[in-house]
Amino acid sequence: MQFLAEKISYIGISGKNIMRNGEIADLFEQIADVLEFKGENSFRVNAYRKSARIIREYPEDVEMLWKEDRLTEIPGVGQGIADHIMEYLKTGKIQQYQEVLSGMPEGILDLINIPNIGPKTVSLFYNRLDIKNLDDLEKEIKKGTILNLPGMGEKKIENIKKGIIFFKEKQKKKRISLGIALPIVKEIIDYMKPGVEKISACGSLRRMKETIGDIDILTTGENHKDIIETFINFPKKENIIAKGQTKASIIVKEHHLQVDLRVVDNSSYGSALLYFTGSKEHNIKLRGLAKDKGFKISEYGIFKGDEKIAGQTEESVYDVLNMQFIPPELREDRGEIEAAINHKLPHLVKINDILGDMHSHTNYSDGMDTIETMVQLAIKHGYKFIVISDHTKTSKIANGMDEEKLKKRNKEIDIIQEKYPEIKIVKAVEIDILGDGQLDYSDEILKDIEFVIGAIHQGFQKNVTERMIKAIKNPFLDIIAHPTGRLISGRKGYDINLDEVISAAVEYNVALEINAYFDRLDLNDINIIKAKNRGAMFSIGTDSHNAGMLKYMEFGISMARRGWLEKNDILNCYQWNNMPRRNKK
Ligand code: DGT
Ligand code: CA
Ligand code: CA
Repeated sequence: MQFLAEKISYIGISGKNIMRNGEIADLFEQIADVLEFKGENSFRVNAYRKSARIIREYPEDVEMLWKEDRLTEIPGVGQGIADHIMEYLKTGKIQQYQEVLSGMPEGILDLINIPNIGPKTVSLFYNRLDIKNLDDLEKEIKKGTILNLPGMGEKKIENIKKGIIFFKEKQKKKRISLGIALPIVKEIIDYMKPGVEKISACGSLRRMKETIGDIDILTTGENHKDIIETFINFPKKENIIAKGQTKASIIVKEHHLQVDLRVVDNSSYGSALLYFTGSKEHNIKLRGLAKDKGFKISEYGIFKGDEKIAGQTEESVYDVLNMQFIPPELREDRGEIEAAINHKLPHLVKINDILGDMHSHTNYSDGMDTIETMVQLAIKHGYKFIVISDHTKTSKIANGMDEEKLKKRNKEIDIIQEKYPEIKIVKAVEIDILGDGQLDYSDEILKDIEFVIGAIHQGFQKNVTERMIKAIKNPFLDIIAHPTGRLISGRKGYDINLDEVISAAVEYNVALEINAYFDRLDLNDINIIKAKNRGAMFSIGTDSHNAGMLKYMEFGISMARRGWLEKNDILNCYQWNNMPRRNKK
């Protein structure tokens, strides 16, 4: 089944190239951290941070821009930053940064990467207590010496301890976001396709899990040896770690990710796909069920005694067991096998059910594109509406709008609306939930805003649950954005009691966001299931900061499908005027 390949070409992620934007953005963020640790002036530090963010979200591949000598076309990227990018792409490092790093204890970088400890705090620890690495830090926390440093208190230290646990877990797992892995697998599949009969990703990637440990690819074809040869010669490989008759593994340069390839015969493609898609837990339960019925399942097929009964397709295997076909996103042993036996699987939401995007930014706040560009792209996606939700005044870093600017933006939306009658342009805001739970505009202003998205952008560890619930009680709030605040690349998220927030959201008919940006995927599958079981409504938003990001809807859909959602659970699947939402304006 060409399921994944089709899906990827549908969303058209990043064309032929693996985008190296994320890699470069990570590097610039690291440079900013190190400079901040060294006490460099904040202007310089912020310049790197800003470049990192812009490059991460820029829809075109920096490597391609470099080759076409167009790096400075990226807004906010001057010659200095462009030179750094070029040097890195050419040589794999930035000399000036190497010099900054020299003489700095190695463990400092780890410390900086621990959530809830910023570079300034690391510098304080280092200068006052000679803390050079995580070991040192844990020792000093035990001794209690940290408590005597300026700005430290019990609560702060609790947060640091939580950050350390999170950091250690992440080090252990080293998983990357689905959104980073998908373009890589697409490139490999495109590269392999001419020499194989069938090819599909499997493993966690085919299940569209939020993070991926390694990439698994399954193929069939005449000449197994040639297929393996082609694979291990993938131009972007860094290393070959295994090579056999029917399988091989390489590491690709991007994120040093492992890719496992298996080659099987056509006649067992379906059962191999089933086996290698997993999850392991799903497979184990399925095998047990088959055994109870007198069958045996392996990667080669489903057998009765020595006789192979089926296996060419996945459907054929589920059929023999008298079950519905189970979509890969559900294969986690969370009740899907029982549901399939009873022919009661949910009708999972599909990308084509989505009628619009519920969360996007323009250059009226921190987006890169104009309202018109966003609207044009939304029309290209076939959308019936797009929610334009710029930031509000307290989000200064995000260039949030004050009341005057909001008016001006809404006027512009009116003008553009006339020009594009085929799409509803929703005048919305992503409003800050302030330190006391109030929203960033008065009710007088809020009552005229068509869609109000509440979000926490500061004070991640301070009374977040209470603040969110208070915001939910504001009659003008429609949804809560990225409810847990976590970032897959390494931020733990708010200190929040999600159960209480879900209950309040259900009570007051406020929807919960599935933020589709690949570093967020927030809510994720587990939290979606939890919220759905309590009767919550959902809203999928890409949080686009440029028009190219609208395509990330696919990742939001993946989370929704993994969360067992059907189209009536999701605001995006209704016409704008028919949404079962709290406020209709
Ligand atoms: P990952 O890579 O950590 O994101 O997760 P997966 O699910 O891709 O796991 P991976 O790459 O270790 O294995 C790919 C699939 O192969 C897995 O989903 C199911 C299958 N598989 C691997 N090892 C076993 C096993 O010991 N038993 C069974 N039944 N299946 C396995
Ligand atoms: Ca895998
Ligand atoms: Ca694997």
